[in-house]
Amino acid sequence: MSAHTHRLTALLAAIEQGITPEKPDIAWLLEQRDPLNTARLFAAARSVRQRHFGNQVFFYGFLYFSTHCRNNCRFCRYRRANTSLKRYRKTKEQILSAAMEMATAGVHLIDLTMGEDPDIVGGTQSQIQAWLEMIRSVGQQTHLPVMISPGSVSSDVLADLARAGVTWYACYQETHNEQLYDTLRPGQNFHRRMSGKYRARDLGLLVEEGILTGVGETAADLADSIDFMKRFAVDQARVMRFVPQSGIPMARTVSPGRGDERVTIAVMRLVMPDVLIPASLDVDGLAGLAERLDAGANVVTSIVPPLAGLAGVANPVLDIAEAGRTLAKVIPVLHRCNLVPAAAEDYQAWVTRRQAMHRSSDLCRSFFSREPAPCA
Ligand code: SAM
Ligand code: MD0
Ligand code: SF4
Repeated sequence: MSAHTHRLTALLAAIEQGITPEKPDIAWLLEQRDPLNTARLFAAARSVRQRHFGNQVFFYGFLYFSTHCRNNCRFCRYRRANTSLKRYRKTKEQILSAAMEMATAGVHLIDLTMGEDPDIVGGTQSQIQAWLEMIRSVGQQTHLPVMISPGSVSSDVLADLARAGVTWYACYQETHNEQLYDTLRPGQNFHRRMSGKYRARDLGLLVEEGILTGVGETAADLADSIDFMKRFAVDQARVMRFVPQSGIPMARTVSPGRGDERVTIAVMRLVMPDVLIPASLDVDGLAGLAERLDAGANVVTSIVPPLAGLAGVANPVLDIAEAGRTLAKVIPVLHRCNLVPAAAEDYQAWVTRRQAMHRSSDLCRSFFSREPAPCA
């Protein structure tokens, strides 16, 4: 057996016994490209997923309701400086109708995503109130949990969102290398973006964290991100491969092969066995779904109604008008991967257990922090 194979065997055996790999080992796992080794990683990730989630998969309806943005992220076509773009801001009625369409089709959650729209998060009190009202109505009318992806918002706005009944706060750091972050998200304070996640956790919201690959990161950077996700106990952990866009500074940045995203998904699953990990339709569309599920993902995200005039992010139009991002197209792929759609109650039960887990670890923390220090 080569030293390489031996190391992989030892690491997978340790993971099987519940031992979390150290950062250098995580980085090493992330660098695996030999098809024999990656096949073993994917198989191990599927077996860990099976243990924690059985063969059930969750579905997220994606509703990108405002593409206006005050920021200038270098990787994003919706950046403020991109004037070649036709932007939209959907009305409450349009949003409710698209959300109902996806709820009726059987999604488990509605993800309300927006640019940092100056007329909403940067807006007047009454604009913010109308936005909160819209969010509350989406939850009430669909009877589904709501995720909000609003970018970096103030502590008060996060509290308003929790009061509006939101279940999830999604906010992707992209990288936890502060220097790289500053080049990707210029003018957006690294620590402010991070602190929103702690605040959301304190408010009882579940938190999704995310990383981008192919943006100049090293394997050690990715390992740092995965290590943060593990220590913070994120509830959902995402990776997306950077997709070059016209009209942005990174238009000519070459994205690595799709293997990278699969390996990162598998390593995230091995390090964080019990969290939700998306297979996003936004990067490679329906054609890229099976390989992400085979790497250990257990949520299909970026399900979009075909005729509502809604866009994707990494790929604004891919598969949308063709109805490729619908459950009718997704479910047969699941079956081919020996997976099945979860029931709505199973998703709700997972959310409730996860919220209870955070509440009890908060309780433990506050109990122990009142204890006198052992040597005082
Ligand atoms: N505006 C909010 C924000 O930035 O947090 C919400 C939108 S957020 C869901 C958009 C995410 O899509 C980014 O955080 C990034 O991870 C991903 N994304 C944006 N442009 C991308 C691209 N060209 N390729 C791949 N992923 C991209
Ligand atoms: C997705 N296009 O799930 C969406 C988006 C935002 N919370 C998610 C990046 O892939
Ligand atoms: Fe705006 Fe979000 Fe795109 Fe950045 S990633 S430019 S904050 S929409």
